[in-house]
Amino acid sequence: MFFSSSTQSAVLALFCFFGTSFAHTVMTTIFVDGVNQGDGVCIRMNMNGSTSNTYIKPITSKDMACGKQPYPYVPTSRTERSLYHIGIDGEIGGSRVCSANASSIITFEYREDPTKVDSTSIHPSHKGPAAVYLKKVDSAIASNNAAGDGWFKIWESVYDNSTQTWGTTKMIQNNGHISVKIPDDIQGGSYLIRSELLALHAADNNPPNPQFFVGCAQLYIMAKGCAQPSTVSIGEGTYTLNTPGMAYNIYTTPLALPYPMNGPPVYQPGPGNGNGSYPPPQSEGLKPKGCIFVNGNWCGYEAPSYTDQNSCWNSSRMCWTQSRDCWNKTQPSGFHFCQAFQDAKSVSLNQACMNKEWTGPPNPGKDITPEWPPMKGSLNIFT
Ligand SMILES: *[C@@H]1O[C@H](CO)[C@@H](O)[C@H](O)[C@H]1NC(C)=O
Ligand SMILES: *[C@@H]1O[C@H](CO)[C@@H](O)[C@H](O)[C@H]1NC(C)=O
Ligand SMILES: *[C@@H]1O[C@H](CO)[C@@H](O)[C@H](O)[C@H]1NC(C)=O
Ligand SMILES: *[C@@H]1O[C@H](CO)[C@@H](O)[C@H](O)[C@H]1NC(C)=O
Ligand SMILES: *[C@@H]1O[C@H](CO)[C@@H](O)[C@H](O)[C@H]1NC(C)=O
Ligand SMILES: *[C@@H]1O[C@H](CO)[C@@H](O)[C@H](O)[C@H]1NC(C)=O
Ligand SMILES: [Cu+2]
Repeated sequence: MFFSSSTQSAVLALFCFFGTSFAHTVMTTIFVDGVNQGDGVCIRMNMNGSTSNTYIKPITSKDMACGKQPYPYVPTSRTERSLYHIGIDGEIGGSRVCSANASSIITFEYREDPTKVDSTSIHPSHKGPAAVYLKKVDSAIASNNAAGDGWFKIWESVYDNSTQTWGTTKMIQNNGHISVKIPDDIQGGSYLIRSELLALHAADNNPPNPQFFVGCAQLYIMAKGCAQPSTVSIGEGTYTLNTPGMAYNIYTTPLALPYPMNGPPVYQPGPGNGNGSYPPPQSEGLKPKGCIFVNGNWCGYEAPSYTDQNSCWNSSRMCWTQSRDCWNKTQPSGFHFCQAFQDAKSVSLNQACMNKEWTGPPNPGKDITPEWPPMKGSLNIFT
């Protein structure tokens, strides 16, 4: 919600009427050392297109770890599927894992509208702190490994009194991007990385309405450290409205400083980059062989080759099945890419069979993943 507490109930009424689609923000994309990994790739995102950008509710829930839990509901039509997706959420592993090194810079992109690459990041009213955590896991693609112990904080941006700027505002000023450095003394292997924004614009309400936005990505980190950062649990009951800072009033002057930041202190890496050994090469979550269209954690494959009328139509049918699978499984940031895949493959193959071009497919195996744009904003690590 956009406005200060005095207009809150009016604003609520407005959103109930229009829906909440683009009211808030969601982490859609990560960059590793400035390289765009692709919208939704390696990311656990709330699959419900109409709620993926809403805040965690209630803050006492398990969703505080990596976002919304899966829905028991199964959509029944394509329209419904595009609105109410099923599949990857906070506790459900996605199929892709992004590679990074100790001391790599990981950049998170936040969007109000997950479907638009040029979306604004978050409404300027949503002032508050931001933080990033890591958790070492046995497998980054496994499910049910987000909530619970194991989290350590590697970065935070709370409130900068010299410029009177909150962390979320600095993110807006950096085109919706937050960058952090992977500590270079940690152990190598599989990790979840979790970014967290806390919007305090309605925290002074009665009852308080602190709005957390969290997004998790799956990483495999090449590191040879031995450090064992102390960890905290994030999950059911970790946060309540009585947690310091949850009912903070950002409208008072002067502000009550320092802001009582939630979570543990930021982990400070030791000297050197460790005396341990590197983990085995990454084996899970790599781009699958034969994948010609990466869309979030979903992959499109080439149509079976065909040589006559029957096999042409068979191949075309299998393409349509893939398109439907894309709609079913990609995150909200990838809906429009499913359309692109459908146009490039299903529609064009259908056309070829209609034109009696019984041999194909054309350009077999060509990678048709749309090009991911370079990062807007800087890789600078603000705090
Ligand atoms: C998606 O969110 C909308 C709006 O809150 C809700 O009505 C719908 O039930 C949700 N879909 C699922 C599958 O939970
Ligand atoms: C990690 O470091 C190695 C060796 O310097 C390099 O070849 C590789 O590209 C790096 N990987 C990433 C994801 O940055
Ligand atoms: C914050 O900045 C204001 C204005 O410069 C100053 O008066 C105040 O003492 C500062 N507060 C803290 C806690 O540093
Ligand atoms: C690595 O080993 C050297 C020599 O034993 C030691 O001086 C250094 O502190 C160790 N570094 C780390 C990060 O453990
Ligand atoms: C369609 O193609 C697939 C993949 O080549 C093959 O497994 C299947 O048997 C074919 N079906 C028909 C009806 O030809
Ligand atoms: C997509 O989801 C619907 C509803 O769950 C299901 O009936 C359909 O078989 C799925 N399509 C594919 C291609 O997986
Ligand atoms: Cu909001």
